[in-house]
Order: sequence, then structure tokens, then C-alpha cells
Amino acid sequence: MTTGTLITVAPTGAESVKTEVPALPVTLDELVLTAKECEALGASVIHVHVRDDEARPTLDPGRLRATVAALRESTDLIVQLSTGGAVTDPEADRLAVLDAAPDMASCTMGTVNFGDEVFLNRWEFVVELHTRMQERGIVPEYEIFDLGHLSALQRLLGRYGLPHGGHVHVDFVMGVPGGMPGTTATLVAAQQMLRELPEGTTFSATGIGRTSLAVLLAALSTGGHLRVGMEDTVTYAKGRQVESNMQLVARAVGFAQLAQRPPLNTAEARVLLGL
Ligand code: KMH
Ligand code: ZN
Repeated sequence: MTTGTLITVAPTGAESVKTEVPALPVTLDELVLTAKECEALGASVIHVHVRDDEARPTLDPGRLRATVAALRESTDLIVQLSTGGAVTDPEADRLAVLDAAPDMASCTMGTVNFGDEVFLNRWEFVVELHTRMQERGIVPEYEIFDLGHLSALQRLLGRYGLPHGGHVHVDFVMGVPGGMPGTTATLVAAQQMLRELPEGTTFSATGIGRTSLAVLLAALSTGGHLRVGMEDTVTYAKGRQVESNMQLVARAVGFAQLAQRPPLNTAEARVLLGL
């Protein structure tokens, strides 16, 4: 049965530079304002990376705690902190993200070439993230950058058990140079592999850069959910910069409604994700 659409906004990320992308929300005030506006449009989850006073990515524990508190105070959004951080972040800092006690956190299922860099996710590190989240009642979103990451997830769940809440939700992050391509054929292949995972496993999909629309349409037509935002896409159309995260969320909501899969509200999203 096809359900409504879970829409996640990823407003900031760790890669874009504020001076090159002035609309990127980097301060707490900018983030909270964006969050409120995206929630009003139909987003129900926010995937959060924070920045320091110079707008550089940071995993500063105090900032992460303050961000979780501010988002909870001003919105009903499900707060998902990134444990991916930036490619330069050490494992200890990435694990310490969980100390900010978010509702959800990302958990990337393997190492991937990431443009000219490497996004390192050793097996032991992934196991540590998964088991700490189980102990602390934090719901993971398993980030899948390549098809082999789904086999790693099958192995993880087989050895260490289901996540807190019992529901498995993955996000296909497609179109990263070095990861799986952002095409319909690849998305269908990834979706087919979900058959090897626990029944009821759900997926969102994210197309980086110019793959965003192809991935969005493929996800909607295969029963998937959507992640959009300036973490993943800063070009709205050829020659046209994204003006705001709201513009991307509004476009996703429009497509979801056309597909007769309207956005889930935050209460419905909590039920879907086992929160
Ligand atoms: N910034 C990337 C290196 C995540 O948030 O968990 C990792 C990333 C994935 O964005
Ligand atoms: Zn991220």
C-alpha cells in the first residue's frame, strides 16, 4: 500500500561554503527560521549539520545540544543529527554527536570515495554507532551511498539486532562522485535489495546536484520518501541557484501531491519511523 511521503529537509550540510552560497543557513537563528518554514510547507524531519562562528562545519558538543534544544522549542520536527559530519571529522567526535540526544542520527553504512576525498566509515565504527544508538534510544537513519552498503546493513542487523523502535529506515544518497549514480535504474536496484532487509523497511532518496529531480521522481514512483535541501542541491535549474531550502521543500511537496502521496505530518512521521 502506498502511503504519504516523509519529507526530510537537509538545509546546510558540511560541504557548501557560505561565501559562495549566501542563502545557506549557518547560524542557529537562520537554521531555526528555515526549520519553521520548511515544517509549515510539509517537512517532518530535519537532518542537521552545524557550523561555527566562521560558518565552518563543526561537531562542537555545546552547539549540537543548543541546536537540538532550539529546534525542539520552535518546531515539532523530528531532529536528526548528522554523525557523518565533514570528511575530516575524527571518529570520536562523530560518536560524541549522540551525547546531544537527538531523536534520530545518521549512520553511514560504509566507506565511499567522496569527490576527491574519502568518507571513512570502518565496520567497527559503524557497529559502535549502531549499538550506542540502540542503548540510548536514538533512531538511526542508515545512509546508503553505494549498493554494497545495503549488504553491510543486512550483516549489521543480523549480528547486532534491530535499531531502537524496531523499524528500519534507510536513505539512498545518490549521485555523489564515487558513490552510486543518481539514476532511476540504480534506485530500482537499491529498492529491490531492500527485500533482504526486515519486512517493512522504508527508504528515502536524495539525489546530489543535478541528479536531484531524477531521484525524486523515481523515489515517488517506487513508494519511497524524499530528502531535499541545500546540503545536497544548490542549483535549482540550469543556471539558477537555489534561493532557499523552502524552495526545494515546496518543489518536493508539489511533486508528492501530484503523485497523490501528500506529505506526512510530524505525528505520522513519528509513527512511520518507530519514534
Ligand atoms: N558530509 C558528508 C561527509 C551524514 O550526514 O551522515 C557526510 C554526510 C552524511 O553528510
Ligand atoms: Zn549530512
